Amino acid sequence: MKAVIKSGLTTKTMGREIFHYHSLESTNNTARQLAEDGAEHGTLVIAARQTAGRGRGGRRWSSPEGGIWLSLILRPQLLFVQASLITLLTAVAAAETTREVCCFMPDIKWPNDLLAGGKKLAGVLTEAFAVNGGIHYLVVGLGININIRKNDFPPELRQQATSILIETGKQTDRALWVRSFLMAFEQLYDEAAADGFAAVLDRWRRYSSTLGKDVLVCSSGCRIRGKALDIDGQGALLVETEGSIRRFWAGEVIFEQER
Ligand code: BT5
Repeated sequence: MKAVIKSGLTTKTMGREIFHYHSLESTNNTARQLAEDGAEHGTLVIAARQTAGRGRGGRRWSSPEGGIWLSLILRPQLLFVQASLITLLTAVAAAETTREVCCFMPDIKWPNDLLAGGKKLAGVLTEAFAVNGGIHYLVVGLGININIRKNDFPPELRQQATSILIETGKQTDRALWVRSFLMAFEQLYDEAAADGFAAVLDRWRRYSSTLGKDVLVCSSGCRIRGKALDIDGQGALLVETEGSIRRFWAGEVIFEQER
């Protein structure tokens, strides 16, 4: 897998160093250890399966063989509060890679999901480790269900999760997907580092299934109903509710018509 990802990889930093494992607890955990030991910006950690894959807030992430479970170590010049922009950038890179490699375009749901037909196809888990209000390093984890059949998911996920194989009926070359993702990610990242995130946010808006919808947002213990209007320059979600506009940094969005 490692050699196949590397062949034809033209990135300058992303995936120049690759750690590939058959099985890990969580690629984010291993990436964190490697980053603490000084691993370079762009280092990729990838595993064929995870035994304790993690979602946000301690949730579990099911990671059977057939998916892509990866983490990138980043050492960006960003403020801690800007880490969520990397989540949006990762979602855009993953959506565009899927369009190119699998001829299938998912929707992006704020803040960290890729969806197909309303079911979850992929998720992003960005973890920032800070020094003095700035970012020491970031670990951005991405899990995408590629060649996974319905029965490979645990029973409780079968109605809410989907995969590229389920959606298209076709097997995808995972090494090709990863290589394309690294190139797409680096291009977006370099553009954002040079010119800011405005272009990334515009692309995110184009693919979003969240904006314009009536939503219920659950965040820090409160539940707010309203209309999702936009994202701001920091990637926060703007929701109009009872005549005022609320700003959410993190949270769970439920589309009202699906409740
Ligand atoms: C996420 O969390 O969506 C972030 C998932 C990030 C996973 C990657 S894999 C590589 C790296 N290493 C890790 O340990 N993690 C990252 P959240 O928004 O909290 O969604 C979690 C919820 O998604 C769970 O509570 C389930 O309902 C659902 N879920 C779990 N596994 C799934 C899967 N394989 N496909 C679709 N939905 C899933």
